[in-house]
Amino acid sequence: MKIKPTVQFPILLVGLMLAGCGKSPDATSAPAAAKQLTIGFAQEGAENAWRAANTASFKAEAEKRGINLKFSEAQGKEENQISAVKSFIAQHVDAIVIAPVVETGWEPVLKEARDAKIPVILSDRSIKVDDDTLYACFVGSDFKKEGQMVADWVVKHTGGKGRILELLGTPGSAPANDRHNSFADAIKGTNLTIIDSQSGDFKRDGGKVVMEAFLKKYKKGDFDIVYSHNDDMAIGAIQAIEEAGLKPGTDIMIVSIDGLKEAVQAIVVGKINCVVECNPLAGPVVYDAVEKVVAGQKVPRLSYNPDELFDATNAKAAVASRQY
Ligand code: GZL
Repeated sequence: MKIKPTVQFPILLVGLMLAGCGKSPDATSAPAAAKQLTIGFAQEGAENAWRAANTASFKAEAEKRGINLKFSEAQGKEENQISAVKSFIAQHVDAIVIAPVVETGWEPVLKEARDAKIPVILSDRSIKVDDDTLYACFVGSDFKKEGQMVADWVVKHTGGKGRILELLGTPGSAPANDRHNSFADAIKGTNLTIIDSQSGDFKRDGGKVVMEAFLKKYKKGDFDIVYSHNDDMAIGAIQAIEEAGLKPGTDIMIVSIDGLKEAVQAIVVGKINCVVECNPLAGPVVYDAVEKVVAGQKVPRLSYNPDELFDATNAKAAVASRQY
C-alpha cells in the first residue's frame, strides 16, 4: 500500500522519536538501572495473625521495590531456618534476612554467611552471639520496653497489687525472654506477683489450652490478672475464660502485646484492658537497612520501631486505622 506524501513526514518524525533520534540534545541518558537485589528471607514461621501480617509486608514491599525475594517459612523450627540460610548462601544471594525463632545456636551458619561475604540482617527477633561481625544489624521492636510498658500500666491500674497468670511466648525466643524478664523486673517492689507461667507458643489455640489448664488449677479469686506475651494467645485465653462463665476484662484484667486490630477492638468492648503495640509491618524499614548494608553504607546496629500503648482511653479512636 502506497502511503500519501502528506502523511509520510509525521510518521518519519514519530519513527525517529521512537528510535531515540528525536531526543533533545541536552537530554541525559537514563541512569543505568540499579542492579536488582536478590534477598533470602528466612521467616520464623506462620504461627498467627501477627506473623501473617509480617510476611505480607515483606512480600508486598519486595514486589513494590522489584526485589527478587527468596522466601522460606520455617514452621517455628530453627533447623529449618538454618537450612534455608545455607541454601541462600549456596544461591549467592546479595543479602540474607532472618527472623530467628530462638536466640541461640546461630554462630556456625552465620560464620558460613560471613565467609561467603553475604551480609545478614536480623528482623523482628534478635540473637545472642559474642561476635558482632556475624550480623550487620537488627531492625525490630524493643521487647524489653514492651514488657515494661505493660507492667507500668498494670502497676498504675492495680495500685501495685494482684496475682498474675502469665502466658509465655515461644520458649527461648527473644520476645518471650525479654517480655518476661522486663515485666518481672518492673513489678519488683510492688505487691504484684506472677503466680504461674506457661507457654502457649504465641498461638491462639496455645493461649486457650493454657488458660483452660489455669482455670482448672486456680479458682476465681485465686488470681486477678492475665499477662499474655501476645494478642493471639490473649484472644485464645479470652475464649477459655468466657467458656468458664467469667468476664474477661472485668472479672480478670487482661493485658497483652502486639496491637492486632482484633485485640484493640476487644479493648473497645471491654474484654482486654491494655495492649502494647509490636508493629509487624517491617518490610520497608528492613529493606531500607538491607539496601544500605549492600551499598556499603553504615547502619545503626540496633533500630527499634516505635510501639504505642492502647487502653480504654484511646482504643476506640485507634481501632479503625489498625492495619493488621
Ligand atoms: C514479636 C514477634 C512475636 C509476636 C508474636 O516481634 O516475634 O512473634 O509478638 C509472634 O505474635 O508470634
